[in-house]
Amino acid sequence: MIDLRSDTVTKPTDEMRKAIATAPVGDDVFGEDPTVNKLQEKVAGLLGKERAIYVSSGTMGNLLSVKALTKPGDEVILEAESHIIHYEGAGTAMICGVQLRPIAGKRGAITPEQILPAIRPDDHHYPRSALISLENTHNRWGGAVLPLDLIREIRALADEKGLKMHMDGARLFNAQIASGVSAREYAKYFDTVTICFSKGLGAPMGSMIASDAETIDTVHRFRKMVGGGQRQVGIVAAAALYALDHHVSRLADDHKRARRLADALAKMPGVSIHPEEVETNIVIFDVSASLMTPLDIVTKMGERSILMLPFGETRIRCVIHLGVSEQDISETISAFLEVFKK
Ligand code: TLP
Repeated sequence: MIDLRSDTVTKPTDEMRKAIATAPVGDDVFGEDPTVNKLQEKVAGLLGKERAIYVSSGTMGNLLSVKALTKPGDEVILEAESHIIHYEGAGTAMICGVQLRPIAGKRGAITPEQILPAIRPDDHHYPRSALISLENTHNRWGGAVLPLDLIREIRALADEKGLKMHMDGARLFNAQIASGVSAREYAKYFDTVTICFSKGLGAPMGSMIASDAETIDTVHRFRKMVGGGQRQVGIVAAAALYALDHHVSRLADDHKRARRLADALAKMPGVSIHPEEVETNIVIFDVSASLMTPLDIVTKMGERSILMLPFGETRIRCVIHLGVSEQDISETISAFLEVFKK
């Protein structure tokens, strides 16, 4: 079985399981888990922030970051295809009580020129514009990397207007590897940054929020409220530590394989994709000209033991990760050729 549905499907390697089995643990609600503490310090250092806190998922990371940086009735400006809008169950509306202000972007990016008119004047008719949230890499824009210059310009605007900034960095290390810009450099321009261990880094679960000490204290309270205080969670933190030490530089292999798949798809009848836009590990392509639906194609690929997800009415998403070898890419390309030729 070749599973390209997501990079969340990775299973811990034998070495990662050894790290899990031998990790010293304690009660993290008491702040006594040495492995969690080590991970929190390591991530704070890596991202150049005062502190970092473990949370169980990327969704919880985004939710608690937004909660800590806003008040009920505030408005959050973000790109229209953001994960927060599409896949987090309206948690920011329900739990943070904020309104989202989507802006249609290009390749995951929104510009200061688009953001400026979306910032509300100080008038009692309007919600208070409080936060700009950016996603790097951008999932629904095919793993696109946000340009650092643009982030800098948005930060300057946010400072001028008194807004905070959050980065959904579920795949921030993919951005680092693809662009050569360090995660720390990206993080510099944000008040809160979420990273995930359960995507390309290959750990079974876990995310982290990095920020200043005061914001992390606020997050800590909210984490408890949503039931996110966990006990001997060092067994999970051990996997994350292992992933940070061993699975970051190898993301380059995933990116190379994703591009190889995209290059091959671009030559197939009925497929539309710009391979040069595949910067990281996510390959999204349009199949409307094939006269088959994404579901037809996904089903036919499934019959060949290759799994992927339909992505809306006309597109399919394949995600490359550490469980996908060069040979798997070759097999996937051969299977696609059969399906598209038929
Ligand atoms: N993305 C998942 C699904 O939820 C769609 C995937 O398969 O890609 N931010 C970004 C950018 C993400 O892609 C995801 C997960 C999350 C946040 C949420 O992470 P989890 O699943 O840990 O809550």
